[in-house]
Amino acid sequence: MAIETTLLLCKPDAVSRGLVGEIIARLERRGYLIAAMKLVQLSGDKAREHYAEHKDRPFFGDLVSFITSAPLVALAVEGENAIDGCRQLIGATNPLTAAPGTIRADLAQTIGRNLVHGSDSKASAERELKIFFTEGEFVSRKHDLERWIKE
Ligand code: D4T
Repeated sequence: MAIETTLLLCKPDAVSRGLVGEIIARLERRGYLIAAMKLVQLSGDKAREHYAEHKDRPFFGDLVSFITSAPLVALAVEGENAIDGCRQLIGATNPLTAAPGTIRADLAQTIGRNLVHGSDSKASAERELKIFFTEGEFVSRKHDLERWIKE
C-alpha cells in the first residue's frame, strides 16, 4: 500500500461560492481521510512560496492576487496513492478540458477560477504541506486507515 498525504486547497472561489462542503464530500466519498484542515487567508509571501514554480509565468501576478484575496480552506488528505487520486478527482487545470465527473468540469468554468489545488507529486506535497501546516497540526488517522485497508 502506498499511503500518501497530499495538500488540497479549496481556493477563495470555492469558499465564496459555498462549495467547500461539496468538494470535501467528493473526497470523503472516494474514501480519502482528512488529516488536517484550516480556513486561512494567505499572505503574499506564502502565496509566492506556494506558487514559486510559476514565478516567471505571465499569470503569476493574477494568481497571487486571487489566492490572497479572500479565505481558502487548506486540507491535508490521506489515502492510497492520494496524490494522483486527488488530481484525478479534481480534473485538468482548464475546466473546459477536464473530464466530466471531475470537480473542475462539474463546478467551474475558467482556468483562473478552477476552485481547487492539489499537489502534483510527492516532492510538491511535502513542500506544500509545510507551507500550510505545522507538524503538530496533523491528526493521526491511523485507526481509520487500518480499518479502511481491511475492508
Ligand atoms: P493547481 O496548482 O491550482 O492545482 O493547478 P494545476 O496544478 O492543475 O495547474 P498549474 O500548476 O499549471 O497552474 C497553477 C494555477 O495557475 C492558474 N493558471 C494556470 C492560470 O490562471 N492560467 C494558466 O494559463 C495556467 C496554466 C490555474 C492554476
